[in-house]
Amino acid sequence: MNPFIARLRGGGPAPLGIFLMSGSPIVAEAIGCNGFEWAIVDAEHSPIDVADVAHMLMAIGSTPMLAVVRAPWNEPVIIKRLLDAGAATLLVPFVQDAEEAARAAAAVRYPPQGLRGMAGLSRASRFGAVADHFRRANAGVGLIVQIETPQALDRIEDIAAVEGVDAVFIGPTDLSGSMGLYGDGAHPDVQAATASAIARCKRIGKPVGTLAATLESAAALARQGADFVVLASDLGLLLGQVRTARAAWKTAFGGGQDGQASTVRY
Ligand code: 3PY
Ligand code: MG
Repeated sequence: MNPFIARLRGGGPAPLGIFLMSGSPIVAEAIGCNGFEWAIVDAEHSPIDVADVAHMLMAIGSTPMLAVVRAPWNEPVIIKRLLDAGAATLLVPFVQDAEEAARAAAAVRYPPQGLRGMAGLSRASRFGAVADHFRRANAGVGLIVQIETPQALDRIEDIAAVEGVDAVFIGPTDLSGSMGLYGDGAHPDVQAATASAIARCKRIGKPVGTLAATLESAAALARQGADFVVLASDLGLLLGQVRTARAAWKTAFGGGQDGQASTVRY
């Protein structure tokens, strides 16, 4: 079974997760060596391309951290290339209904379950060294679909029940946008929608995750039953320290450029 999905199904505390947006294999490796348990390599909202994904997976693979790769879109050609580059667990954004979920499930699996194309020398097969790769790959792949609109929330049970969907991830930022609350993932309406989505996934026994803006909200989401929570992003943590250093410098010496006051984390 896919190690990340196995971890979610094993119960226990929500594993500590991070978005990797900087595209740096060194940063990914360093974070993996320092206690984060899983990471999303974000090929949707960062300049990370397929070759970057391969390099980041090489770096992460040398650490205990588990990698989830977010595809830029629910598109079989892109998904095939990410899988060939070695992604084992795919996060597919903006899945709106059961039909789109089924399309994602088909994209990540070889025939007869799916339509993933076959090549002998992919990184996924250790460049052909895994002799029975084609026979074993489907069982090792994990698929997490993102729910990011009220329309998708309405159909969450149907989406989650699709054969081959292993877990669901609520995207509060896009959800806030589609609710007319642009970027305000912490808005009480977005939080209520997220809480209800978590409860509904729990009822049907489907692992569910989301992202948190603070440690307190991560704890609240875990109490509601979220099986996996992203706490931060590499860029967000870096910029948090950049802002702290700038403020300290200004207090000490009165200088330093004034930057943006944003505290956005993702
Ligand atoms: C969202 O919040 O919209 C996401 O996709 C998670 O980053
Ligand atoms: Mg999103």
